[in-house]
Amino acid sequence: MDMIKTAVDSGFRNDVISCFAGERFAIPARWLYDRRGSELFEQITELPEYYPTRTETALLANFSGDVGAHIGHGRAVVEFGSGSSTKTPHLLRAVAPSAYVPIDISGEFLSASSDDLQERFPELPIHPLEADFMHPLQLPDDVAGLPKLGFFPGSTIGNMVARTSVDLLRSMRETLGQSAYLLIGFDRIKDEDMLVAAYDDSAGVTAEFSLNLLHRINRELNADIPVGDFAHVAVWNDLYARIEIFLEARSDVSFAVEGHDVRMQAGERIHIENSHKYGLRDARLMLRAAGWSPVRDWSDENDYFSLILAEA
Ligand code: AVJ
Repeated sequence: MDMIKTAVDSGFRNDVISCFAGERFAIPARWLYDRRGSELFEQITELPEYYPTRTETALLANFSGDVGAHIGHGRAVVEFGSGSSTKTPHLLRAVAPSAYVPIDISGEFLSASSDDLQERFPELPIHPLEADFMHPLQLPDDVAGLPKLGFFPGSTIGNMVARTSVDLLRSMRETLGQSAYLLIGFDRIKDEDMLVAAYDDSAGVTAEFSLNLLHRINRELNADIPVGDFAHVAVWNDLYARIEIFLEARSDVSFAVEGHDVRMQAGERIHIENSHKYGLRDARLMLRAAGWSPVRDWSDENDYFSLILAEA
């Protein structure tokens, strides 16, 4: 199995420099996922407070058969942001794909998880693609003529603001081509305490995941950020229906990043992540705004999470 790699690294440097050189302290959430970040995120998915992964996995276990019955067998499954691909086996068994294209920004993590999956599905052609799916994608030639099922689980869409989500969903529709389907996971609006706990767990794993971004900047760029002087903060923004995650300076700090001197006062925050939550109708409307037609959806009994199947 050969992995196709595309350049994702210079984007990190540029985004970090503009965070500290500009007037707004903000870094896009995708840079949380280096190898260490991807491992920490895997730990997050197993936390008692973090309900999305286990809820969505149960939905896939229960309803992948319905998806297969609706779309038939033999499509190429294209997974956006595949990470460890733990949820994928349920779907793969139900839709019997002719090929599988996992796309992830963390190449190392992608090749390890693709190897695992290949052992479980020895006959399945797997074509991993290391890429930032926020930029236009070229799918491997091997799947060019096949009808596609896009798979975008985990509520990854929640990381994006609405206009970016719509742009991405529209470009996925172009990438996946005529007669494609998309199966996408949305995290639902729910009790605020439950949401905040999911992003600020008692074991501190989410805090470590956030702080790893500063360690990553120190590791990969020329920087000396005093990571111990920052704290992870998660708040619910009801107007925007999203959890916002920040790294807050706990004292006045000064450091350098790629030759830029940076000062932050105690209480100043770097905005590192949004996690938008949706009503079912909000989610369907967003899909329609991007040209997709929702055809079916599945939710757990508490309406914590929903999967929507849409047609191009
Ligand atoms: C991978 C974007 C779905 O928003 O729930 C979890 C990321 N960040 N805890 C989410 C995340 C902190 C996660 N997504």
